[in-house]
Amino acid sequence: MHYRCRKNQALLTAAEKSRFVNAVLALKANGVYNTFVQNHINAMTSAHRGSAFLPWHREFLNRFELELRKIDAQVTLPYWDWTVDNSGASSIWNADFMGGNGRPADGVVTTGPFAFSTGNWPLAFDGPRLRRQFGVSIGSLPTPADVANAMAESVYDVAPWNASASSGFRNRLEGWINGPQLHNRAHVWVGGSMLPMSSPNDPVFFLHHCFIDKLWADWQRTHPGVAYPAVGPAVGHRLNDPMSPFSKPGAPVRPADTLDHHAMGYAYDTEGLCFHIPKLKFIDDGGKLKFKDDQPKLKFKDDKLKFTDDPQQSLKFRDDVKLPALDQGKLPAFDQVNDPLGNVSNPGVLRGVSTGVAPFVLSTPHHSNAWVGASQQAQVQQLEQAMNEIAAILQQAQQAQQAQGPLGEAQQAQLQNLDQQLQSLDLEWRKLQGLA
Ligand SMILES: [Cu+2]
Repeated sequence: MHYRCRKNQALLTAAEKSRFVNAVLALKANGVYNTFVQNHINAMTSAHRGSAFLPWHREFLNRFELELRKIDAQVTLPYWDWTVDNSGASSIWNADFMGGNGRPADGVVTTGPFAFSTGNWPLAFDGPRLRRQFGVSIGSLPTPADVANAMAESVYDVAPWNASASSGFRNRLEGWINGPQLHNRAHVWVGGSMLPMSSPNDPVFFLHHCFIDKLWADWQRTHPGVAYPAVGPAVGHRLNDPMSPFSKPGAPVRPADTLDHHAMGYAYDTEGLCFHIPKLKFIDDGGKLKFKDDQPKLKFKDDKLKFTDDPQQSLKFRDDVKLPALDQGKLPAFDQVNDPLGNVSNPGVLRGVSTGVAPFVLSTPHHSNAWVGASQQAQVQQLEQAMNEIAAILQQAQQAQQAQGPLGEAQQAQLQNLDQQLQSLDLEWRKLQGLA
């Protein structure tokens, strides 16, 4: 399975930024962009202040991404992690990407590809000039702690399933609880054209909502089996309600159809699924192995590279640098190398091509991104395993208490100790995931 890989905008290359911008400008020029703005304006009640907030925008973004890829098949939606890139000085606002803040007097954006003065970006609604007023209506963007609070919600949504729901992941993330928070707060912080229902007028809308969608995907992964409400929410927001304007007779699009983003064809760069399998070829010219990739940009020329051939003909390549994840036989699960089509592949084995026999593991500093990701992934997995083990013991103890009455003092102390261990592992796990 190949996924379209959605990346953090801060990690995009200059070329990737310019391809994205050009595709957006092309959709503006051919009229498609404005239909997205119009559809969002029409979706006040069907897409906001309710359970379908996340499904509706997931579908909306997916359709936008597919339109971008009709222009340029390498383009995917980037996301803006405003907990990190949280000021007007962040590179997202540079003139080669989203352009900057509006001018003080009236908020009109005068820099970058979406400035009115370029002639390429007249707004059809609430325009004609794109406007931004960073930090004027609210002083700061959401923080990592705000995200962690949303991630800690254990159910998707609660009654009355609207902007006044006092808990639940959806309303916490949409940002009505003690609002404006999270989703709402980022709209308000950017200000200007990001405030009204025509907010997709500002292309940063899509990067913002892409991060909202990523947070939903993260939450879904950490809350497996938590249900989306089938009854309770208003019509249009329930699990099997058709969503307007996407649903067509015979081709319904319901929240149920958006719950698995992988099935929709994309993955986020932190999921370990954005993975490039180099097609390596190696040539033996009289005992001196040389490596080259099918794609000429990948080159393996490293003095420190050592290799051994074991009797089973499974070649192994080891670098001098010690790599724990590799030493445990784990393969890299995260690689920033892009293939030319912007596609990504499942994690898999790096394969040696020319012998056709043996998969081999190769480690060079050229792949340092992959190894960092792999060792981090391995740590996360180890932590999760340890946490699961402790949780199982605690659960057994609880069952024992229910069956046999209170435990002895020594056992209580042991359990308390385990509970503390669990909490510190959890903290470490959150840190690794960037949640703490
Ligand atoms: Cu919206």
